[in-house]
Amino acid sequence: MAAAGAFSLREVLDAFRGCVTERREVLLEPYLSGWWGLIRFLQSLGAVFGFISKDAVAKVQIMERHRRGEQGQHYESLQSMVEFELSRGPAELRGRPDSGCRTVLRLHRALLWLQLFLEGLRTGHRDSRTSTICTDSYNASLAKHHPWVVRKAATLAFCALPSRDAFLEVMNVGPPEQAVDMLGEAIPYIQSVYGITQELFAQHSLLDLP
Ligand code: 1PW
Repeated sequence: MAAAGAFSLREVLDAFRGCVTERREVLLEPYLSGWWGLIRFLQSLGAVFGFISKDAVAKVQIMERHRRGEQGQHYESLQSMVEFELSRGPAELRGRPDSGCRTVLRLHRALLWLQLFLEGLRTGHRDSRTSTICTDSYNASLAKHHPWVVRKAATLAFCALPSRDAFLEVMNVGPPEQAVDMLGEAIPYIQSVYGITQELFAQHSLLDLP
């Protein structure tokens, strides 16, 4: 068990597990709490991850503002949010830089990165380089949505990542083998949240919101 106050990736994964309801709705409260955990994790990786966590914080805060706002009742799940924001018209939605849909889309794309990264960590060898796993997963997901300068800065930050075993240790779930088992159990929940969101956004042509 992790010491009180210490980061444990398990909390993050538990939050994502709690996101999907029986009706395959994605609840925003656990989704955002998963993100807060992830942000704490990114912050624990050191200052070089500062600009990455900063953007994630900004995005999660936009979503918290929606949830606390007058229309907060519509921000219970991704499905109710999409329905509500689309009801104001697609043009209005596309023109809003702080809409829930475009903000979640950014987090959603980043979630694919996380998923691929954790999968690479899980299946990697003891001496695999975490920075390589991280770069490969980033290039296969989020990188294609980023301008050159962000890609460059992100790839530089990855060089600062510790070795695989040290990284599994920072996750605070016990010895490396136990961390690997935990990942095997938890990754499918992230995949499920990702898959449902992807389907929802594709269905409403929201995957390219500016
Ligand atoms: C170690 C495993 C990493 C998984 C954590 C994922 C963190 C996601 C944050 C990535 C942020 C990179 C720098 C910010 C770039 C923004 O320009 C970009 N944001 C995202 C989340 O891709 C686009 O946001 P914008 O400018 O359209 O508001």
